[in-house]
Amino acid sequence: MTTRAGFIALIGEPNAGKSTLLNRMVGAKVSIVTHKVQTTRARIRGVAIEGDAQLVFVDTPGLFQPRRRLDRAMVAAAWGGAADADVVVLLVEAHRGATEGVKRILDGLGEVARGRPVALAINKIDRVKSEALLALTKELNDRFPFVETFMISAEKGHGVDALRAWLAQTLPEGPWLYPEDQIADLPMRMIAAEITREKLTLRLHQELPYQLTVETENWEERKDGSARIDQIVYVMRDGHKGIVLGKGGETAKAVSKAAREELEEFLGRRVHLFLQVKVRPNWLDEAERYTEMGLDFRDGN
Ligand SMILES: Nc1nc2c(ncn2[C@@H]2O[C@H](COP(=O)(O)OP(=O)(O)OP(=O)(O)O)[C@@H](O)[C@H]2O)c(=O)[nH]1
Ligand SMILES: [Mg+2]
Repeated sequence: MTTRAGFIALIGEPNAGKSTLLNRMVGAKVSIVTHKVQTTRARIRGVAIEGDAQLVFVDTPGLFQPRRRLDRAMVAAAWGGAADADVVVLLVEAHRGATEGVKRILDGLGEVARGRPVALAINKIDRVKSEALLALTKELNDRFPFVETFMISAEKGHGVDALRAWLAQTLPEGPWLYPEDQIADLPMRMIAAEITREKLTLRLHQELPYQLTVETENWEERKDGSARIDQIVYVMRDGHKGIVLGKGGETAKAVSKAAREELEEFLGRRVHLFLQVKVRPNWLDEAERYTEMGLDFRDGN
């Protein structure tokens, strides 16, 4: 029997639906999702199986014009994901079309994708009339030689089976890369930190989600089968600490409860989650913070 296996990079502008698609392909929530841009900060792998093929999806941070060191490291991680992949899938939002951001990505893609098949996935088709899709498909294919175009809704699941089937037959022949039952290769402590960051991002406004990071400091297995998890939320200013805590600690409490519930579901056992908020004015310039996020500090230079 010939098996196939390989890496499929999901790239696109922030908010295009990359993480939503990865989770759908894997059939579990491996990568966090919010309605805000720049949610994903590092490459996150999720594994799916289709017939004899093992599909390793690589979710990447959105591609945008970076300003900060963190932004630059994120964008570098995204392009690196594309450069290392066997197949690249570019996600474009149906209702936003060929934005300036998408055009910039297409300019960069030629070099990165050299020799690799690149497919176009027009996502969020549930948000537009189907007539609009034809013109957009043509416009994007005129700009870049995509080998295939798919119309999908990562959220509702439309068109996803066709994309998966195509990917399975396009990946190179070779042995599987992960054990059959593995769905992600992110350490559990990192997944736990990401879940908390998702809850913070959903509750905090404006720039604050972009100015904090979450790390799992300690993970203790208890005799009764539960886990005690201690996490630190690093913020940049005293005022931010106050906002994260909220009046009487209400915001932090709500975040911690939501994160704990999701973790318990993910792990299938009880969790005791403790959040501590620390002010660290320069965390964006600390190499260790990047390592914890799964990013390369030097990429931010
Ligand atoms: N209507 C609709 N919304 C979608 C679809 N796919 C994703 N979304 C929504 O789009 C938003 C962004 O989704 P994400 O999966 O976080 O997008 P992303 O590309 O990973 O974003 P970054 O990590 O910021 O780069 C979320 O609110 C999703 O629920 C879709 O097919 N239809
Ligand atoms: Mg994402």
